Amino acid sequence: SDFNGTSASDSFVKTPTIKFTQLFINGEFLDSVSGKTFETIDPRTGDVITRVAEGDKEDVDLAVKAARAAFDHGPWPRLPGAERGRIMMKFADLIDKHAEELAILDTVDAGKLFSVGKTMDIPQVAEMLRYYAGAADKIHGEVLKMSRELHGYTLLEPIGVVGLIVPWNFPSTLLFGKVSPALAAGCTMVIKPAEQTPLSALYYAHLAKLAGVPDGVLNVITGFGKTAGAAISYHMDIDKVSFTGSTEVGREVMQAAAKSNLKTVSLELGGKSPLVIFDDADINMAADLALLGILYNKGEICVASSRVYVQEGIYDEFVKKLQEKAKDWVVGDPFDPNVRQGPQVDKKQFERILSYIEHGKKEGATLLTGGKPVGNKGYYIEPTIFTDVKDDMLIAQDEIFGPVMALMKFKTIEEAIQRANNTKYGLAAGIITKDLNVANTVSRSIRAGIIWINCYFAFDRDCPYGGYKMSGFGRDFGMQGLYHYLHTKSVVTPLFNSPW
Ligand code: TXE
Repeated sequence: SDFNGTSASDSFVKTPTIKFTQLFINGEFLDSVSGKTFETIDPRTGDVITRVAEGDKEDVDLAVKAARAAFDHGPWPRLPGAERGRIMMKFADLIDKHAEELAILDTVDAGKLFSVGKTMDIPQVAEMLRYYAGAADKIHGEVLKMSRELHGYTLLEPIGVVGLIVPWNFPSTLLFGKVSPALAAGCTMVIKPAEQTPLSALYYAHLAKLAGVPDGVLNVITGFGKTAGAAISYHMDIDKVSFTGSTEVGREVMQAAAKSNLKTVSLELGGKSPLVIFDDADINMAADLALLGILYNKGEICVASSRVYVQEGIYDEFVKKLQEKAKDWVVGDPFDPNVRQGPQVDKKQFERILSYIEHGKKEGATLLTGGKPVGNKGYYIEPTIFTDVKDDMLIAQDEIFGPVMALMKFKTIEEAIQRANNTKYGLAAGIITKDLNVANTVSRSIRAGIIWINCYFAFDRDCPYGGYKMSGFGRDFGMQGLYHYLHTKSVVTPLFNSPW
């Protein structure tokens, strides 16, 4: 291999203690009605970690019943916001206390870097809960001006029972981008974690109960998309579904909502985000950002900068720099603190990524680095960079969701804008330049939900996050994320017995 990686080393392979493998319904861990279970796999080795209850329609029905009762008759939506906030704060403290165990679960289930999980993802989850806990007692409508002698005001009410369907790439952060505002709003919920990564969601359910979240408010159904996931999106008694995942499944979720009870839907879907690097960029910094943008979380991130456009004046030098840096990027066991890239989540994704790489070669793109699996065990792939990529090639159009960059050259700012927008997606974009006019022009011209200037992945819980075009609609995080879980009710009454 031309690549400086290490493969999964047995010395780092830990066997975690798995405490929770059953469904969580109405405050209790239960087997599925069918008694069925499914395997969850460690992507470092391909070995089975444990078996987990396989929920299906009957289990979703039970969870919705519990969530409905907790919403219609339970204390949660009726508590003063400050009290919900206090319970959420306690939940956050418990998550901080158990950060190590939670990070281990996401590492063995998803192949995520353990140190990043422990120091970033899990603490961010706790902070997200605190952020929305602080908002829970500040949710209010407004007094309306009204054009006649009427007194009008709005009430913001929790939307009801929500279904939260989440993917495997950020099992904790994406889950709490939905759970935290839903709790603050006073909603009750049925969570469906991805079948690849069911373990941490069950652990969070246990902590929620310890924190004092009332029974029935937070339910977890582990299982598959076509069964448990579809049962949620078709359910007649769920008021909203918030989904993060592929564009194909997003379309199915929306159809299911239309065919059932017209539940509200928000969708955070795939992306093919451009990073546009101008001639005046600091080449060293630009190369670092470009690599991070595609290799962070092994490219399994919906905002990955999978298309990199470099202006012609610095193109050759940039390519050289990128090639050098890619060689130092260590792939291996995600428990090893020196490793920067763990295994892809499962065999399906691993094979899908490798087939895109083969396709890229066949289409005539040039492999600058990588292109092959690392080691002979687990689902590791070399950081892969293609040059000579044409905009209409599949590797420049499809979301690969792996460590595969498509590198392209451009001449003018107009060309960069046009080509950056040449995608069905619109999730994120990056711009590297010192010229404020260029940065402002490009950021306003790219149709995407988040633009990073001279940085990438600058996430913040304050920052709304979501798509344009086929990357979906609705925003998670920030105060906009909270309003997704609230209905506006208008209340009107005549003033001074005036005719209305
Ligand atoms: O996603 P799915 P998959 C993209 C990425 C990846 C591709 C396929 O390109 O390669 O999707 O990944 C549940 N009704 N993203 O197949 O299937 C499923 O159980 C209701 C981008 O793993 O969309 C899981 O909980 N739910 C993305 C969740 O949907 C269904 C993150 C996501 O899985 C369902 C993940 C159905 N019919 C993949 N079918 C991002 N935006 O970050 C499946 N699910």
